Amino acid sequence: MQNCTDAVVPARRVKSIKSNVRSNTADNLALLGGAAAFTETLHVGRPNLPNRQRFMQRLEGVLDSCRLTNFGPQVVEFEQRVAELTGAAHCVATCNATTGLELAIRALDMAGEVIVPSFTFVADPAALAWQGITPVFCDVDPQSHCIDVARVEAAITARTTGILAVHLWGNVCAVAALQDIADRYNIKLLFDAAHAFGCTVGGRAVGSFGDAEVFSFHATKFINAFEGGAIVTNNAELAQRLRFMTNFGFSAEDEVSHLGVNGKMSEASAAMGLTSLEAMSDIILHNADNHQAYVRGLASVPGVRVMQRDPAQQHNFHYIVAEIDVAAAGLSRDQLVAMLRLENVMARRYFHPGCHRMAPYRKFYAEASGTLPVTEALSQNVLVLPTGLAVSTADISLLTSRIATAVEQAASVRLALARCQDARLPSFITA
Ligand code: T4K
Repeated sequence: MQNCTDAVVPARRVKSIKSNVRSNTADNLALLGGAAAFTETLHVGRPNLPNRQRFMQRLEGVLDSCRLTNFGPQVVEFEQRVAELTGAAHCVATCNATTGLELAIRALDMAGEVIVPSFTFVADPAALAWQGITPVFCDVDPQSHCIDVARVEAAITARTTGILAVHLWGNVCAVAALQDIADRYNIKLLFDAAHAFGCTVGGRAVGSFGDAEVFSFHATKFINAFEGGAIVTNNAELAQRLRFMTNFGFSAEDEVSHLGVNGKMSEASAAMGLTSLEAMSDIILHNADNHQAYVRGLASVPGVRVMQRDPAQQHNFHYIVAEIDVAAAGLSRDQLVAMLRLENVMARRYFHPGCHRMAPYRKFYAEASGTLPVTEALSQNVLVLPTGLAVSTADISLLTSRIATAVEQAASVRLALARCQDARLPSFITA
């Protein structure tokens, strides 16, 4: 395993980095008295650190120039690179994707009700509700986990002004069908592309669909800028408005023409983002190998299915998504998460519970649970597993063998979990 303090090297070299796997890889689960599989914790979202030397050179340049923020040369170059890589005509960098979503929602004049999936990160309904807009939760497709187009039209009312769709896990939404609905009802279409940088469908990159798309460059994302985001669009007038709104609404010196916030990206973040972009193809290769290692390692484990990717799309493979069928595996998703904690693996329950079940959003749509069967099931069954440059295929081989052993010994695992008092177990198991 690559330590977070190491400089990142091209992914093909990462393969030779000493694995974190214990030398004693006997099959006994830590929960059943064996040694933990890993000496250091494996995380979902461990940052992919880019070449340290190149980053430090950029940072030296930033310090030498004394231009730390407010549209300096690093941000300008970062915006150009993102626009080039996505094919979008315009890119406005932001301090994070959540602010980017809020700005885009406002700049697109969304109001009233906006249709959004519930099976997503809470930033989506929050960006709407924060601006007094009602998130109307829509179910997702069971294969792609993206918004179910067949259900969008039924959710449209006289108050609907837009759709906020999410390319979840980097799976590209049914963009043409969504655009068709948006055109017919004369409503706006915004994509949350936080997971989908570097993804394509039919040879077209995510970044120029709908009215605008928003990327995240948070530390835990495939390409990171410490914290960061970007709004991309082909609409020049919208891009101009967004640029003003990102900078307090200033359109000229001492002239405020729009309602604005401070949503700017700093030069240090852009320097990190630019250096990360240089490693992009290496990271994709590494992630793709890791994805294959998970598919191989879990292929014959009953009740554990790794999400396969649509061959018509190119992926960044940033998320390893498994679905657990409790009846076939003999263990629930939550029991597997707990078992893995003792192996030093922080698997995640993204996205649990559905946003419609979270306190600030329940009031918007009280009957939502009954109308979101796929979301309800996925939020109980989806297990997200560690990958990225910090995880090697040797790590995955051991991790998947521990899952296989747990399923083979499901009855003992259930019993041990019921009795275990270990403080490292998640509270949703011990409570
Ligand atoms: N839309 C979607 C669909 C999203 O998934 C997100 C964010 C957004 C919009 C909003 O994007 P931003 O406004 O953030 O740009 C994380 C991230 O904070 C969040 O960005 C992300 N989605 C979400 C899915 O996951 P947590 O609370 O689960 O992450 P956290 O802090 O537990 O980090 C995960 C693991 O990564 C940790 O166990 C340790 C490791 N880690 C994390 C950080 C931040 C490190 O090793 N170093 C680090 O610096 O939310």
